[in-house]
Amino acid sequence: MAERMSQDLSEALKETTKEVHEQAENTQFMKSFQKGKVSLREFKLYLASLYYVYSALEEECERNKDNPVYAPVYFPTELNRSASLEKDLEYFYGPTWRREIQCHKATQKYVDRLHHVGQDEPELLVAHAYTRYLGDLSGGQILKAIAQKSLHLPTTGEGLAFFNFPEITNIHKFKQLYRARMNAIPMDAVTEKRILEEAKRSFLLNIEVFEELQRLTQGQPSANGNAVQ
Ligand code: 1FH
Repeated sequence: MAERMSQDLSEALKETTKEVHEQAENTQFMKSFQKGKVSLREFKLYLASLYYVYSALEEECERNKDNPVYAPVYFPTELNRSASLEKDLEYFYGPTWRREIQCHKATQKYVDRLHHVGQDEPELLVAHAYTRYLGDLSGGQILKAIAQKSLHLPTTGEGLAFFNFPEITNIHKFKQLYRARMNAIPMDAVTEKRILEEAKRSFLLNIEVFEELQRLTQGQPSANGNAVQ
């Protein structure tokens, strides 16, 4: 691999996570999803999992909004997803959605890592924000179209608020701005290396969530013995 130290963080992140990105796209869950073979039950579980992940991520982003290791990429108005996920969950599960969903093991592991990073290693938070937000602004748009089609959702966009970024007029330009801000975060070489490692780790945490969703929807009982809704 070419010398990495002289590279911008944004390029290094993209390069470092290329392999794990392919791995994520090739999980059974996503392969079925991409073929339009996603069931409503799977999609609902996926949204619920994302809700726990984004609540944790956004709580930690708030905590670190004035911290120079994170502040340049703090874009709550444009990016925050928890409120849109709440809307989607209410659409799919109804008004009692909070009682209907649960945080499964792999999701909890991801949530725990986010809180650990936000509280104890805030310089790594950018890696998690990068993985989720730039991902949602990229492949997320493809997933939206598939979900809409295979789940026969209304064209009004109900149930798909998560995939919409009404505060971003030009996704391409916003991604460029985001990359420029990441590149402006001051850091030494050791920290940069830790951020790259954390980005890979965040992809792996996502993969574990997908694999768990796959298991949960294969008709197996959940860990507590209840049938999974
Ligand atoms: Fe992605 N992604 N991604 N992606 N993705 C792209 C860029 C990023 C898919 C397609 C694309 C995930 C999943 C999927 C990132 C994170 C994550 C781009 C744009 C495309 C086309 C490349 C470009 O601009 O050159 C498809 C399709 C996916 C599902 C099958 C998951 C794993 C995200 C992490 C959690 C990130 C950070 C980028 C930005 C790269 C950059 O630096 O520019 C996906 C897989 C979603 C499995 C759900 C399940």
